[in-house]
Amino acid sequence: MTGSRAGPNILITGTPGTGKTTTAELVAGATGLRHLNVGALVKEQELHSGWDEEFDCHVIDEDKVCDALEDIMTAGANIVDHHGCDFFPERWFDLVVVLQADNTILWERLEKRKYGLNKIQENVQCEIMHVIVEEALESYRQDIVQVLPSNTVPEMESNVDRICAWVAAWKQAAQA
Ligand code: DAT
Repeated sequence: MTGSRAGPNILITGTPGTGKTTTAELVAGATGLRHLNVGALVKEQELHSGWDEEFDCHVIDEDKVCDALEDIMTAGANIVDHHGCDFFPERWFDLVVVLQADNTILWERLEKRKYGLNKIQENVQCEIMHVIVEEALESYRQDIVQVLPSNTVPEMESNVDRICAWVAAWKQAAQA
């Protein structure tokens, strides 16, 4: 895969509130990779099949999302940011990062976001059960999955440095 793409494709996943968007923006700024926030894309391009009243969110049309992203992902050099990871084609990604946060920290971040109690409980439960880590390990080769803590600013900085170093190594390997 490495030789045919303009740059690596990275997936940053994790429960809502773990820091995906902030991390992806910082990595994109530092590396020039394009940040694709799937939630924002779903809204902009209406890649959904309605509204889920119970969980207060759009019901994503996964096929439409994959169709909308296929050419962009084939070209390479993207950071995709999404809380799910099992419906993307495995071949798209060179690195999958799963961010994690402690329950109380996550709860506070989601409260600040004005999520309803149901939605906060659902997401914190998802984090406690390691749902996204398991989904990532079931969907991608284990050696491309990195699980990183994202509780504090220094942890976020360390994650960003680590991902940027990985991108630099990918680029060097592609030139060799
Ligand atoms: P996500 O995209 O996973 O939903 P986000 O990037 O929007 O998460 O972050 C949610 C909030 O938490 C936002 O106010 C930034 C803050 N945050 C995220 N990761 C953090 C970290 N490692 N340390 C401190 N604050 C963090």
